[in-house]
Amino acid sequence: MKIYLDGRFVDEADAKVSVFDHGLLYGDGVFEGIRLYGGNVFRLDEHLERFEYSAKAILLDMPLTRAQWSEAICESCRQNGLKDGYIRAVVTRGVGDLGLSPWLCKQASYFVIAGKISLYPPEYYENGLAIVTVPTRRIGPASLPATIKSLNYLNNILGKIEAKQFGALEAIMLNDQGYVAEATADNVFIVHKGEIVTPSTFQGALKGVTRSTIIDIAKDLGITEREANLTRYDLWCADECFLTGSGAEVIPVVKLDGRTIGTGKPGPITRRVLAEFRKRVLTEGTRI
Ligand code: PXG
Repeated sequence: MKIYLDGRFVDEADAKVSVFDHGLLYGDGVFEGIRLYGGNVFRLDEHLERFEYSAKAILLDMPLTRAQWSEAICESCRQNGLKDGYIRAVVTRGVGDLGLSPWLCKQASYFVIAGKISLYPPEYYENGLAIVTVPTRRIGPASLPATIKSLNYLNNILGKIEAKQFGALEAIMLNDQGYVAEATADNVFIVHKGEIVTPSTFQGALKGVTRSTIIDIAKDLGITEREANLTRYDLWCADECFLTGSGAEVIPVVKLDGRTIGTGKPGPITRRVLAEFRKRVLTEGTRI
């Protein structure tokens, strides 16, 4: 595999960053996770916009322009002969000393990995996931806005570990007020009385690219869509529930906390939205 690292393509074995890199020492950096479908980088511009905002929010100067990122990402796919895959773009604060001070890091480090992704097995899309609410809360916006896609994923990882300890593959995370924020690496939606509802980003959700695609799909299909404060009650009593993310796409949830959601099978609106999503991933975005 060829990795684009600090401005040039290197072999996977040579793609190394320093132990003094603040991305490693402190999680000081930002990233994007992007999908490639049939030679189409799905909603690349939207990912790059979020990437730029994440960097801006942590006062990290982007080492590349939007056009340069776009080219680096497409070229990474071409170099690795990919038509379908998963792309990780990362910028770290770079090499510094053993103190937090980001201003002592002279130069940001950046790289693109274009590879494969391990997906949920197809039966979960057919039968749905059984998930749990975990005790770990989503970090509040006054501490670290969830809209920043930073290299600090420990909060989500604690949630993921707890999910596994409770025998689930994913988890619902609440915010400090007890409202539903999102899953550990996905946004959450419910369907109730024909409406699609999702928490606002200010409840602690990432502004997911898949999430915004679902909102567009709902509009185009004439399904009412709105943002609302959701509690666990709203999920337990929903007709349908699904998670969205670049990795998971649109995955039905049929159980939460041991309670059956709706009929216990992926619902008709979830199926419609998933089918429409799978069409759009081939056309919306940038051809490599
Ligand atoms: N919330 C969080 C916390 C995420 O990390 C999403 C929502 C969905 O956003 P997008 O833009 O992808 O629709 C994410 C992103 C993985 C993996 O390996 C997934 C994400 C991030 C990092 C790794 O599955 N999801």
